[in-house]
Amino acid sequence: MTREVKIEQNYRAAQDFFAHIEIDTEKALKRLEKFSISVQCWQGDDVGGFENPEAGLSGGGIQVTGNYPGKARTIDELQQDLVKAFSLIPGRHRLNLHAIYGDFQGKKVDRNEIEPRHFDAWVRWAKEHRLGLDFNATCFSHPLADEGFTLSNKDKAVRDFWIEHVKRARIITAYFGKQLGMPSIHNLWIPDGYKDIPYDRLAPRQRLKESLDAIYAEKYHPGEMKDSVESKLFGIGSEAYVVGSHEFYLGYAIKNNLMVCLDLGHFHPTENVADKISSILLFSDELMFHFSRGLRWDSDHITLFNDEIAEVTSQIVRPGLDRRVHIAMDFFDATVNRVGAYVLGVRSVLKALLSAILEPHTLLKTAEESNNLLRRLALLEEQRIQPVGAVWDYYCLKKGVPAGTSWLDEVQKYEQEVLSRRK
Ligand code: RNT
Ligand code: ZN
Repeated sequence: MTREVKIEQNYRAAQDFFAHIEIDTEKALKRLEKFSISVQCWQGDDVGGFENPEAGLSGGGIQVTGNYPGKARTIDELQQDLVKAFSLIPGRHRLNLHAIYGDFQGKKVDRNEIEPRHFDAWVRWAKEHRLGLDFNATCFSHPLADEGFTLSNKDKAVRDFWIEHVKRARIITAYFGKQLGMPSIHNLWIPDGYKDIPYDRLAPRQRLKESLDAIYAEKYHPGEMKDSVESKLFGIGSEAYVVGSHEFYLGYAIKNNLMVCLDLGHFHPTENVADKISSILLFSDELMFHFSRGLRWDSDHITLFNDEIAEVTSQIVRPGLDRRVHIAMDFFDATVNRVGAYVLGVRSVLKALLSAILEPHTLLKTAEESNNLLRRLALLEEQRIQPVGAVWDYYCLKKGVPAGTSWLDEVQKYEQEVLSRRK
C-alpha cells in the first residue's frame, strides 16, 4: 500500500471518529486553510538584514546564538530559502519584513531615509508567490540604539531620528497594503530599557508616549495598513526596566485604536497569555500575536505545539476570533538548518490550530452549560489523544506538501544542494 493510500485510509477512520464527537473534519480543514500566518524574514539570516553585509545583529536586547552554515546573505538567497520553506508548509501565508531587509543596492541608506522603492523587490516577489506582506520598523542594531534608548531617549535629536524611521516604516507598510490589495500590518517593538534599577520609571514612558503620538498622528486606511505595538517584560540588557511594558502599550493601544502585539516570550514564564485574548478583544477590535517559545531568559525559541500554543489557539478558535487575531511568528535559531526551523515552527502552529478546531465544541459547551464539570474536564483531557495527526497528514497530502516528518528529507536535500554551497 502506498503512503498516500494509507494516509487516506487513516483519515477516513479519523473522520468517522470525529463525526461521533460532532465534528465535521472537512469543514475543519476549510477553516484551517483560511489561517494566514505571517512568517518572519529574520529567521533566515539571524536578524542580520541587508543594510551592511558585514554587520550582524548589534544591541537592542535581542540575541541570536549559533552559527549553523548556510545562512542567507542576500535578498535572492533569502527569497530562495523562503520559497523552499513555504513549499513545505500547507496553506497560503504572509511574509513579515523588517526595515533592515530593504534592497539598498550597496548604498548607505540610513533608517531615517528608507522609502517604499527600497522594498519593491519584495513587493514583486510577494505578488509572484501570492503572499501577503507585513512590516516592522527596526529600532535596534544601529549606533543610535546602542545606549539602549530609541523613542524614549533623553536626547530629542535621537528621538526625532527614530520617529522619522517609524513614520517611514508605516509609509512603506501602507504601500505594501495598496500594492497587494490587502491590509498590511506594521508592528513596533523598541528595545528601550535599563539593565539596572531606575530611579525614575515615569519620564521615559512619558517620552515614549509623546514619540508615539507624533508617529501615529498620521492616519491610514485600515484596508491598507494596521498598526500593532509590542510590549516586553525584560530583555538582555534591560532586565530591570522596559519602557514599553504590557500595561503601557495596552493602555496606549486601547486609547488610540491600535492593536497590541502579544509576544509569547515577553511575559512572566507562568503568566497565561491565552487568557488575555478574551479580555483585550472586548475593548479592541483586533489583536496581534508573536508566536514564539520562551525558554528561561530567552524569548525566541522555535515554536512547538506545546501547552501554551494549544491554549492560545483554543482561545482564538473556540469563540471564532479567527479574523480578529493576527498570527505572526517570531523566533530565531541559528543552531539548526534555518529553512527547517521555519518549516518546523510554522507547521507546529498549524497543527495546534487544527487541534483546536477539532475539539468537541458542542459537547464541551453542553457540559459547561449544564454544569457537568467533570465531563468538561474529561472531554478536554481526552482531546490529547484524538487522531488529529491523521487529519493533519491528510491536509498536507491535499495541499501537496510532505506529511509527517518527510519534509525533513526535502530540507536535507536543499541543504546539500544549496545551503552547503554558500561559503
Ligand atoms: C524582540 C521582539 C521583536 C523582535 C523582532 C525581530 O524581543 O520580540 O518582535 O523579535 O522584531
Ligand atoms: Zn516579538
